[in-house]
Amino acid sequence: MPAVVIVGAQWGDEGKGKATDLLGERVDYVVKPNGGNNAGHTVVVKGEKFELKLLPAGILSPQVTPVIGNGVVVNLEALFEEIGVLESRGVDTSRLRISANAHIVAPYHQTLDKVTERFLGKRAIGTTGRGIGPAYMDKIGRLGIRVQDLFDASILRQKVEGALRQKNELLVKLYNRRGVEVEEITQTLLAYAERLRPMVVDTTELLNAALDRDEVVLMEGGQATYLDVDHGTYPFVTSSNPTAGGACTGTGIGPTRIDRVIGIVKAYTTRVGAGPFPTELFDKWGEFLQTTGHEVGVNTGRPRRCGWYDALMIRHAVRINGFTDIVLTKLDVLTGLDEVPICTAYDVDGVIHREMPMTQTEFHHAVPVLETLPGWTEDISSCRTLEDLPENARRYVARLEELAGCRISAIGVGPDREATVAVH
Ligand code: 2SA
Ligand code: GDP
Ligand code: MG
Repeated sequence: MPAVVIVGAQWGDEGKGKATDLLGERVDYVVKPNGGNNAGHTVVVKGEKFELKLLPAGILSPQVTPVIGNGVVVNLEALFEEIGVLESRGVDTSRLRISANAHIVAPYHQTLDKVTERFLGKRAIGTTGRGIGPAYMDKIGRLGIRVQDLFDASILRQKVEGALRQKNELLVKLYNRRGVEVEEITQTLLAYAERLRPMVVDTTELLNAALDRDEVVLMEGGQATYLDVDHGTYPFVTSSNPTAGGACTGTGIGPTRIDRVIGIVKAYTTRVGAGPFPTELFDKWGEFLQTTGHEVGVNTGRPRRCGWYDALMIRHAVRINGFTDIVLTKLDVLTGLDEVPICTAYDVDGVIHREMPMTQTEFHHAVPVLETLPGWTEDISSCRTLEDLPENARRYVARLEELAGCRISAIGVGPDREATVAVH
């Protein structure tokens, strides 16, 4: 099992953090390929709750080396705050390694994220406001500042100057804001350089050498398939590639070294922020999923929009990520429903679609066609094998597996690390 990728199959918050933490017992490195402190994972270890943002969930396993890959955008203030919180709770963070090529989220990125959202008004994306989009814009626009730039003050100053020439035009002329001083930003970033230096390495060397020694590297994708800037519900997406291909570019591990791509799939669907969502529920069932599933953003505290399971989205996610298997999460949340609906097709203005439609307009107009399976009332949180599950829960899982065209290898039945059904 050399390199393994974990990808969210829906709009995030499928329980990737728990899955990574669970596998952590069997891996040597956990690397985050994309995103930044817009992510939010809740991991429960023996009843103790940890909330991770920028740091990979593998940091909670003592034998794992956690790595922030080159594809990540790093907010240094958030990084050291998160390290401080974990250290104060007894978690050893000294193994953390950060790519010299990762980009920095500077304070002006956060300002731009917030003012752009305000400027968009009704068309706002509903971002996390963490400056992620503007930081990736600078990376692609070749105006970004990388972690390695912090170790050369004169290069850093030149890069900040270059970036601010453009940012200040935007901030002052378009958004009517105060301009940002080159020296202020340079000094703010330089203040982190010494603390950062021991953690910064060539992570592509580190990870590929680990694979050469037959050690196991887990790539923990941030966000999810339908938030991908290429494959997601654009423009209501994040600014990176959370799909499986992004794991290669975001870490420097070649595709031929990967032998397992695990899709994390929630037993129903949730979304934070704006954008189309065909199976979204606005009635008591939506409220049921939101309350029972504790569907609240880890990072921003926003309630998550909730809806039934969408089989078209998952089948498409299986295809574009090449999932080898699926970890189904939060099955326990559906306990108590008389019937459990699954969306198996879309009705788009009278035309039935059995696969994801080509255009965003069709997706916006999609009305779900639901198939209904009988529910179960038994508490499943202590089930550990398929045989332990009530028959109707097994039928639901079997139907999801059939519709996805991909094997389900584990099932989450509660937030705790232990609350997992292993499927053989
Ligand atoms: P951004 O900030 O530019 O990445 O926002 C763009 C869109 O991506 C969505 N997004 C997320 N969706 C779900 N979970 C995320 N992480 C946090 C969590 C979210 C939170 O785990 O709960 O605390 O609100 C996450 N990060 C980005 C975002 O909602 C926009 O739709
Ligand atoms: P991530 O962003 O994909 O890591 O997911 P989040 O941590 O943002 O959201 C998933 C939430 O579901 C967290 O609060 C987890 O503790 C919780 N969770 C994960 N797996 C399960 C499960 O199988 N059952 C229940 N009830 N909760 C789960
Ligand atoms: Mg999350």
